[in-house]
Amino acid sequence: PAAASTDAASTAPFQYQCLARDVGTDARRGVFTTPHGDIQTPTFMPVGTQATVKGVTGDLLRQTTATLPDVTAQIILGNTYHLALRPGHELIRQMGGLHRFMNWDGPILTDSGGFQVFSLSALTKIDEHAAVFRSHIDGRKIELTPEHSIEIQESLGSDIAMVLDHVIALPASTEAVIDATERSVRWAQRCLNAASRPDQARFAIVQGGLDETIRAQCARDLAQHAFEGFAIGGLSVGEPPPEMYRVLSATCPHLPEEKPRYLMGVGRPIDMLEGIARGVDLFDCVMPTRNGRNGFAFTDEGPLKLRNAVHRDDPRPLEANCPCPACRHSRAYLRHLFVAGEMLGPILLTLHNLTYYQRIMHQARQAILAGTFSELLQRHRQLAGADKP
Ligand code: PRF
Ligand code: ZN
Repeated sequence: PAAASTDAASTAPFQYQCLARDVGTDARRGVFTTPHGDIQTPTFMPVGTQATVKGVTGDLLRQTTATLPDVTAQIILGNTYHLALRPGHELIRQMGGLHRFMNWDGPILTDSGGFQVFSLSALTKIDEHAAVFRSHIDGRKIELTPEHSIEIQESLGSDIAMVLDHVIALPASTEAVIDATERSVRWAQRCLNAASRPDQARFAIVQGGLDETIRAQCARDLAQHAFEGFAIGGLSVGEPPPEMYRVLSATCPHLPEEKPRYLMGVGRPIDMLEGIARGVDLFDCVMPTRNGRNGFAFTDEGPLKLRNAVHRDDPRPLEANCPCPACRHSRAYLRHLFVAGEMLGPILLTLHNLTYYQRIMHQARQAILAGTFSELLQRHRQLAGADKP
């Protein structure tokens, strides 16, 4: 009979292990262990706001990484705010939790509601106790406290819960940025105190606007506490990309090396690669799915707008070597689907774009291992500069 293991690292449900570091940049190749599988980082998390990655079943989602030899588990993102409003976290808990409800057995990260309150609802009031807002669905007045956000995320049973943060619009006065950032740190602590599930990780969120000093201080304050990971929030909210890169460079060095880092709501392929170069491990963004639904396809030759007449009689697939279901068809056929308003068009382009994003992340992981990450970054800088999406 085996004695209980005394090696805490090997039994902890959540663990980040760095496998390799890049030479010329701060990029890192790692593995993050969760109860629903190991995540190979850097990685991209498709957005499944309403308990579905729009138009895509779990099986199809798995297909977007099926040809990538290093992927063990794919992680997706869900939203506290949306799911608490509809269908309600109590119902999801009753149905066995979010994994069972949506039939996804891979890891799930849930956002806390902080950003969605800021971006979607008519915010009526934010004070030390709570954010009070009106539902974007029925106008109902709702109070969201850090404790309530954790309670909802524990009902959902996600693998990773995000702390409730105070996101403000930029530009803002230094005073307003400090106030929201310090509140975000206090709320993060309250989230940690309220948490009770050992099978759920808590990620803190660094705020601080575009101010490097406030960002560094926030990162150091949060790093004092027992979070399993650290996110960088409040970016990609309209600032020029070089500003975001500057803030990332000022923030990441103050985060613990032995924990994963997540850049929230980012972004374009070039933004993810610039983030990786500065030490970020996780990304999420609606861009591949939303742009796909709107008829935009990502390719290594730049973006394609499928409704465009130039594709009318083009027999080529979106990309010659892409294994996705869309690339078994011609551009002419895909254009036809969009022009005719057929639902298969958005579904196929969503699958292609997710496959493209997952391939970029695979290339980044391989390049870090091979010591060629700087060259990959350079290629994408040229691509992004030549053809701005
Ligand atoms: N906070 C939270 N979720 C987010 C953000 C944030 O700042 C962002 C910013 N890009 C996206 N999603 N809680
Ligand atoms: Zn494809």
